[in-house]
Formats: sequence, structure tokens, C-alpha cells
Amino acid sequence: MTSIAPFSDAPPRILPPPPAEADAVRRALAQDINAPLFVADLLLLRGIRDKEGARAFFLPEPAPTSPDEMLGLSRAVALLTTAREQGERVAVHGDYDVDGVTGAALLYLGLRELGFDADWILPNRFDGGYGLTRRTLDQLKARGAAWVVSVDTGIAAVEETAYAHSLGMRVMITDHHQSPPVLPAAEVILNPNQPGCPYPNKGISGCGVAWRLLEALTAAFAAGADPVAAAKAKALDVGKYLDLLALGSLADNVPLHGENRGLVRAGLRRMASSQNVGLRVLLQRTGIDSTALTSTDILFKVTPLLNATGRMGSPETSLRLFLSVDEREAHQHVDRMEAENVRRRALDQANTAEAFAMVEAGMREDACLVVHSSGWHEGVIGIVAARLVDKYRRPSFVLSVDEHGVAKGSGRTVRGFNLHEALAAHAELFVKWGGHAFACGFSIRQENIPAFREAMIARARIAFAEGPKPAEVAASLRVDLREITGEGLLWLRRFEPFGPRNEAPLFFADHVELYGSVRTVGDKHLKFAVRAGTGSEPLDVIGFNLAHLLERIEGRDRLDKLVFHPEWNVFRGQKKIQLRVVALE
Ligand SMILES: [Mn+2]
Repeated sequence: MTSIAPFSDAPPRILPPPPAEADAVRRALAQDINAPLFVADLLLLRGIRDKEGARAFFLPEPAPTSPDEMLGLSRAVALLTTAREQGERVAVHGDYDVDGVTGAALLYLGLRELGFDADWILPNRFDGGYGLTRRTLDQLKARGAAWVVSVDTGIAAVEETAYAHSLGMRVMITDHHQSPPVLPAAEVILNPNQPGCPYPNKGISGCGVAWRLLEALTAAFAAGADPVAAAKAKALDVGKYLDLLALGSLADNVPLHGENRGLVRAGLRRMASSQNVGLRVLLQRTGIDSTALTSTDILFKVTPLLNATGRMGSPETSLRLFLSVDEREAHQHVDRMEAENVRRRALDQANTAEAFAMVEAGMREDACLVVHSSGWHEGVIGIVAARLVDKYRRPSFVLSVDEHGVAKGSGRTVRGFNLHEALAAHAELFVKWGGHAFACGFSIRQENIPAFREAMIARARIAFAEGPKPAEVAASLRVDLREITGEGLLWLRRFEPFGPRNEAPLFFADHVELYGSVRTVGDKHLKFAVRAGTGSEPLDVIGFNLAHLLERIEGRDRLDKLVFHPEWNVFRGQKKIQLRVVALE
């Protein structure tokens, strides 16, 4: 049988942007809001067609929730009011990822400020597993908790809730995950994704639900009969916790439209002057400019540090950071997080090198890579799979086998091989599986690995029978380079935070004039300038890791297509606009 290696260095194919709206519509909107035409296009792409819609989009003020907007919220407020009156201990039970940690932190801190006898706990993924566990519940019981309030977890904890009840504790579930057919018999459940919950934002994060609970509780106390509680509630600005909410929501990849966008945007602004000493120190240590925070800064520089501790087994460090009382303590926690991150990166590199060696030793002809080892760290298999895809450009699965003969696996892929479909077609092989087209996670018994491998390779052979499928870059909108100005970039910033359902737009310009010479910088990068036409202002272009395209453009005077993100570049104190090129033809 001939091997089919979908190994392709072909540059991505550029898919031109969808046709713009009628010129009259675009121009009217642009004129109405006094913005460049591309701003009107971006709004229209988001379904915003008039001035009022634009205003609401650009100034999203998260409106307070009234308790009847979320199923269970008024009951939760009433139950917690009684708990406080009776001096009962309320334990916040988070989860080990950033959403679960920030949510637990903000709820715990808020409850304490409202005068609760509050406690917190996090599960450890290497010691008892995710979410509520018998182990964490036993500990909370021993520490005198009357209430367990879960954050970002618990919607499927039927058995654990019964166990907490058997210990004499009451349970309040706050979660955002899809609810299973049978819900836990908790005293109250807050989850916009449970049947009958009218809360319109089904894409809210776990920390978002916790924040809404704190907000409603604070409002109720402020208006309540207890003068001490009312005074504390009036002194509490729940908005200050939007910084933690923004962090958890971005880390959880929630859709950034509607309410989430407003909350996250407000949170990013609050972050610049955060009242949380731990968060302030964390931002300082990552070296990002906190006055102009973007979702990219958070996702690339902040959440990896927070994740490192959870992945390596001690999410408590992240939570303790947010509970730090002074800078000295906060620095100590960040030191630990950085050390964990170094350890995680070393493991990642070692495991990647091993995986590469395995492929080189006998899988180079496989249309799909399946590698497994008992020595690999479960916290990095996703990254290793992504590196295999990068290097070999074919679907890749990395599995880490544990001492009980069960492997955790993670998959990444290339265009033309849908992971969800591939796993669904062989669901009988897995203990558990989940994922979408481009990423998946699963567990599988060791003895099923060979069958899994065969099945995936066979599928990949069929998928790539016609040869490799080059990557595609889908441009968002066509733009006239003359609109890429300082003012244009200011407008663009107002579309932030970018993320799922509010992606940073990929601009498309055609027939642009090359201006001056094309060169490479630092071996790997490409640098040149373009302009719309004679007499118009040239713009710098940078192509990171695109030096191999030098030959394709050298000596030409025009590019047919340029796809890019416009941004500011600060070099030796000079601020200039540059186009970060994603693809060109
Ligand atoms: Mn979550």
C-alpha cells in the first residue's frame, strides 16, 4: 500500500472576504457614527446596523441582574442570608482550572467582605480528580462547613451531593456546564444551562455565575433589614471583582459577544488599577502594559502561569495569589508559579522530543500519528500533539498511559480530518471522549490503543487520498489601505476584547503596491512596505516566520492579495503602524 503523507509546506490558500453590504448601507452607517468605512463593515458583520446598536456595542455596560433572571438566584440569596445570620460556615468549592480558581477567589473574598464565616477548597487533579470529591467534602466537613458552594463545577455531582448531605452539609451548586439528564439534589442550583433557567447568556463562564451570585447577594444585603450586613454590602463594590471574572472568562474561552463581552471588557479596564494585590503583582511580573490590556496579553502571558500550577497539580498557588495580603506574599506565589511553569516547559520539551523520536523511528509514513508512553505528563499532552501537527502536518494523538492501564489522550489536527467525527465513529473504543473538529481529549484502555491507532490511520488515508489539503486563511473584510491610520487603529481597539465569536478581524487588501525593498530580518522574518497607490502613505509590513516567502515577492511591484492584522509597533521609542501579515499571494 502506498503511504499517504499529508506533509505540506504549501502556503495557505487565501479565501477572499465575504461580499460587503450594499455601499449605501455601509456609507450611511460610517457617516452616522463618524468612523472609517471598515468600522461600519465590522459592525455590519456583527449584525449591528444602526447608530444605537453601535453605541451599545462600543459602550457595553453590564447591567445588574435581577434575581428572577436566573433560576434559583433568589432562593440562593435567601439561603445565604440565613446562613450569614446564623453564623454558619460557607465553604466555596472551586475547580482547578483558571475559571474555577478565579470564581472561587472572587466569591470567597466577596463573602468575607459581606461578613460571612467563609472557607475555600480546590480539588487536585492528581489526587482525587475534578470537581466535588469525597475527599474535598470530607475535608470541608472536618473544617466545620455547613454549606458547600461549588463554583464552575458540580452540575453532574449527583453522588457527591448525596455524600455531602450524608455528612450533614448543605449544597449550593453554581456552574455553567451543560446539565446532564439527572441533576444533583442540591438545596439550590444556579446554572444558566439547566432546564428552565431564563438567563439569556448561556455562554457565561463559571466565574461569571459566581460573580452574578455575589452581585445579587450584595444588592439584597444593601437593601436588607440587617444594618451590619447593609453597611458591609454598601461598602462593597462588586465591580472590582470583574478583573478576576475577565481573567477566568478569557481562560475558559467563552464567546465574547453580548453580556460576556461587556463583562470582560469592563474587567480588563478594572485590571489596570486592580485592587487585588496578587493580580497586580502577577501582571507586573509578566511585564505587560496593564494600561492597554488585551485578551491576547491575558491568554499568552497570564493564563499560562495560572494554568501551570493547575496542570502540575497545585492549583492552590493560583488561588492563594488572589488572596495575598501584601506584595511580598504575592511575589512568593508568583515565584512558585514561574517555577512550575519552567518545570512544565521542560517536561513539555522532553516529552515533545521523545514523541518526535518515536515518529522518526517508524511512523514517518503514517497518515496520522498516534504515540503513547507511560512516562508522559498528562498536563502537556495537548501541547505535544499540537507540536506534532506543526512539524508533521497531519492529525496527531498523544497518549499518556497511567499505572492502571488507562491512557489519557489528546488530539490535534489539520484541515481535512475532523477529530469529533473521527472519535464519534469509534466511540466504542473509549472510556470517555469529547472535543470538537480541531481538538479532542479522551481516555482509553491501554489494550484498545492498537485498534484506535489502526482506525485513525485508516481514516486519515481516506481523508488525504487526494493529497494534502493546504491550510486556508479566511479574510474577514476587504479594506482600503488608506483607512489604516492611527485613528483607524483607535476604532479597531474599540472592538476588543477579541476572542471566540468576536475574532480579531483579518483584513484583506488586493493589488497593493510594494514600496521599496523586501528583506528578511533575524533569518526568519520578512519585512517590507506597501501602499495603496502612488502618492499614498506607505505602511510597514512584518511577516513573522515568513522569510521563506522572500523569493515569491522579490522583484515584483505589486501583491495580488495581502491578509493582515494592523497594529502598532514600538521600536526604539518610535510608534509606527505595521501590518502583521498572515498570508499573501
Ligand atoms: Mn469553566
